[in-house]
Amino acid sequence: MQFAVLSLFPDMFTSPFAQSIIGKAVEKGLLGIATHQLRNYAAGRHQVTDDTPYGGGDGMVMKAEPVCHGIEDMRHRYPEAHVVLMTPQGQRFNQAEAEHLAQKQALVFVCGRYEGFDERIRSYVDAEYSIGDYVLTGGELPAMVVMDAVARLVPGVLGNEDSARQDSHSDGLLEFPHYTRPAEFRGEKVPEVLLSGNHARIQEWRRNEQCKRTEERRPDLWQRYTQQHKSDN
Ligand code: 9D3
Repeated sequence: MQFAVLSLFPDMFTSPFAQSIIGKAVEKGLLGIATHQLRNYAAGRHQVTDDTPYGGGDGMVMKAEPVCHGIEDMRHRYPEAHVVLMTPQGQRFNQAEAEHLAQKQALVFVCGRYEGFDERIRSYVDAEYSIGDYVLTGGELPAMVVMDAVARLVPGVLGNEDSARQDSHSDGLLEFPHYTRPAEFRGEKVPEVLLSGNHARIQEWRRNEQCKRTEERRPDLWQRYTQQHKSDN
């Protein structure tokens, strides 16, 4: 999987991907990460990438020309690339979208600053994503979130142990509670069933905890889960 990024702050991507599982995957040649300075696609000595909005109002708008020129260079460098724009107006990113993006050969992330992009660049991208309803200062952190979620789905990136494990959102329920040693911590005991060695009982307990938790904490997920399983009884 090849990741490419268009950003005014390409250095933001260095440290999060240098260490950790992603860094190891880059070393193994499973992932490539290339950052590109958006300013390099701006014309003139001052390489201006933003301007005041037509119609007035606060803040600045990312100019169409440098963003578009950058995207065209990315398409030239990565002909198979799926180009995604990170924007608060985008489709909400989730695990299903991560699985969809993980099928692509190359992903280009276009990250903005300021109030937003000139509307006319939208037709040059293949998708638009938001990571949630909160206001950040730019698209860089959202791009890193998407890259991380996609990278761990690329075969070989996670160890066998991790990849074999079912992702919590793949069955639409939250995870069951986890415990490790000691068996008693500040007076709180590990549930007896987990020490019983009875695998069937443990599985039943875990599934039940998953349901309890999901109903309590995520009524939205619980609603969907019960809808999907109502024919099972
Ligand atoms: C008040 C108008 N703002 C829209 C909500 C303007 C605005 C604020 C912050 C426009 C862009 C940004 C910077 N954010 C992103 O570029 C961004 C983002 C986010 O802020 N939250 C969640 N997902 C994303 S993806 C890109």
